[in-house]
Amino acid sequence: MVSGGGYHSENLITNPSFESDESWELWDNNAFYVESNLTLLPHSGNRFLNSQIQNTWVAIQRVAITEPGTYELSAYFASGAIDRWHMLGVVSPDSVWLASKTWERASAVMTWERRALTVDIPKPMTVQIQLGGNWPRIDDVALVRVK
Ligand SMILES: [Ca+2]
Repeated sequence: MVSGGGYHSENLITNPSFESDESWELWDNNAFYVESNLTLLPHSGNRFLNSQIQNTWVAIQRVAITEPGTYELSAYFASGAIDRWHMLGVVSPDSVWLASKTWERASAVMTWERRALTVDIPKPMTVQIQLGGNWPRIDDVALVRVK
């Protein structure tokens, strides 16, 4: 797929659909991978990330950016009956927030909604991608260059 700017929109996230235990570091003991079940089907594949935590970051992945530019970080989130808040963030190697955003709950219970933010990465660096929220269910994370 080629974006409007002519760049190949290669997803730089490894294991973006949580189909294995690789590459993601879970920050909380109550964050775990869930197989497809009757309550919520994964957005894609057989598994998604489930977090029984309150309003914090739950998973990180470090990504080496070789080309400076504007990138979009996106993920699909699903809300349960009482939970809320979906969070995405990008942190530099010296712990500076390059971008972060918080959204309220999805508009419908147990429905996947795409959340996205853009982030300018001014020079080659290894950024830390952060996912979080309040009891968030997350699947299909993508980091692609858009400009
Ligand atoms: Ca998945």
